[in-house]
Amino acid sequence: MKRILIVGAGGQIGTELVPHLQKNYGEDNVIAADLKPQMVEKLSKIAIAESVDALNAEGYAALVKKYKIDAIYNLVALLSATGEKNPQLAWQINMGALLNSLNIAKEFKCSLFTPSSIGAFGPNTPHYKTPQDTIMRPNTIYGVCKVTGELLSDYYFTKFGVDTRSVRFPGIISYGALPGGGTTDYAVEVFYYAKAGRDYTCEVPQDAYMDMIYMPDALEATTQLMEADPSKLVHRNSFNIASMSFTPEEIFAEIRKRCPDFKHTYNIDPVKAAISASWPDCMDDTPAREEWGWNPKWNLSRMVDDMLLHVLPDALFGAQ
Ligand code: AKB
Repeated sequence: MKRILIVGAGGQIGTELVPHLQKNYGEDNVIAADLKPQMVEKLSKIAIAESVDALNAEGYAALVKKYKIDAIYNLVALLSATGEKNPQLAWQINMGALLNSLNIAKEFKCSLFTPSSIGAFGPNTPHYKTPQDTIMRPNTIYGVCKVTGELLSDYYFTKFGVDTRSVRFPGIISYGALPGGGTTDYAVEVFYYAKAGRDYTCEVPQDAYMDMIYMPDALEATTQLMEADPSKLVHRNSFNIASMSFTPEEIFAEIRKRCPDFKHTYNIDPVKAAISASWPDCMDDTPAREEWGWNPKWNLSRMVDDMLLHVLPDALFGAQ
């Protein structure tokens, strides 16, 4: 059975990817690592947890060696809105963690998954049915890191034979852990407010269309791609994946169908407005469907039902 290391495991994706991978590969074969002590403490309740600074190549490599790791999932990243506040730090963290992951994967012959994002696209990209292979001129540091990461990951595959694979994640909606610092975070936060009976103030313009995905589909995409037959992969870094696309007004209307008293207002953040306007309205994911069988299960309506059922407002507001 494969042995897996997840770095940056304490974040929104890692929190749910850890149990998902444990289900597929066995509890003892998944090592969850994070930099922050409180995250390591939290992860230690569900998995073998380790403390690691992904920017420290020696410590990172030692962990891979210790556990005889076969596959690395590198989830270390500052997201789009936070990245704009400190571009240099975003570059250092996002690229530093990726470069170390690539070199360690090369040295220890591991496969490597590093998420890309809709953030890899920019204002000149076709916004409707954004093709897999198209103009990629992002104007955020997050996007610059993602495009560079895609190119570097493909380079390590062609030059050194490292088995790198990746998807361009839409905004991920989930109730397991709050996202932090993204432009699409509104589509998660709003559920905490709606369920708590509070009004929600949205920082993204009401007509900003963006691709979104529900966590179960995001997890399935990750494992499906990592298990895909390499001979079928024409692309590697990274695949467009799509399942739903909506504006703030559309998701708020869906929530109001279930919570008639829910109210929202807008207080637009100009940085988030510019970022959301530069990203696709909806991507074309034909290559993912053809090359490894991507087939999402969740749409807007079912996702809203499930989020409202599971979200725990206390996680955001504390016990009232
Ligand atoms: C963000 O908003 O920065 C992320 C993303 C779409 O990559 N959620």
